Amino acid sequence: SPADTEWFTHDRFGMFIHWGAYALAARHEWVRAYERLTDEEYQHYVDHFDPDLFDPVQWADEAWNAGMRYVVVTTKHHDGFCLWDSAEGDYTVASTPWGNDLIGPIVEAFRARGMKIGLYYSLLDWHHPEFPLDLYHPEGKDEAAVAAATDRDMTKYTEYLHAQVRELLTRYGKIDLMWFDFSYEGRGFGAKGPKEWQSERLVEMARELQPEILINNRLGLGSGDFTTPEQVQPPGHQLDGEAAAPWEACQTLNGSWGYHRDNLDWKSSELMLRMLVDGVSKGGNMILNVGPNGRGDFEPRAVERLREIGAWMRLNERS
Ligand code: FUL
Repeated sequence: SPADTEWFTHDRFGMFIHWGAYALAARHEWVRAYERLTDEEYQHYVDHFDPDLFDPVQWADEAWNAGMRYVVVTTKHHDGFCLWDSAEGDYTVASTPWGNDLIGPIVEAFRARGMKIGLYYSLLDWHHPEFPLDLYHPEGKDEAAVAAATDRDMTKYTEYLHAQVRELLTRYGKIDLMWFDFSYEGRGFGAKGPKEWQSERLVEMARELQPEILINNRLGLGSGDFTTPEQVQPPGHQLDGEAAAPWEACQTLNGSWGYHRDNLDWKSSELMLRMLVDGVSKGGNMILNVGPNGRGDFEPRAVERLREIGAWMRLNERS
């Protein structure tokens, strides 16, 4: 791989942010699929999206003080809702009561704090009218809906995907990392791989627009610039037989990525520190997720843990 991963393996610890309309449902970012909500039912959350407590400077402070040195924020998750005012469609924050771009202010605040900037973009899209109903789609198990959607043209969706990524990589200055999620070739009904996403062309475009960008491994093209073991502590450097690629364990505070109000599975700060030390001792990164709530706030249970991690960092870190 041509990319220089030096800053990434040096910085080691990042903040993942999963935020979108699902934060209002407050029970997992897959809520639309898990509960098979229709577009109309889900629209309720979009129509009320108005994060009056949104303060990305405070988010960046919390991340920095916890010892995190890069951020990856969801620009669009599987529900298809865009956190920036995309010119490619209207299922975006611009159509909500909030009405303003969220990605710009987030990028600016974290960059100002000295952190590297990563954008998460979902390959899956449960809202786009040309995205086929497949195994993961909220309506993928509804035979009538599937039968009525056989004329969907995936290539139109793929053009949209590419145009949106182009937007993201040209609007916000230097983007250090792109986190695509996820390719699922060979997994059954409606499975999709690099051919459907046009992954090679996508990587080419990203590198042309942002020559130093790092791209993760979820485009179906092998390890990419780094691999992303999810909610597991990898045993060592023998990850998927891709020993050479840097890796980043992505971890949650409580098992959910999106804000999940009633979830009680919170990890202790001590456990998360042990996980961080474990990963770093094996040569890996850790990216720890926070799911801001519908008002744009990091909830107290998250802040408490970030600050405890920060206190340990101050006693144990020397650069
Ligand atoms: C997964 C997604 O399906 C989850 O919702 C989350 O974004 C995680 C980081 O990747 O594959």
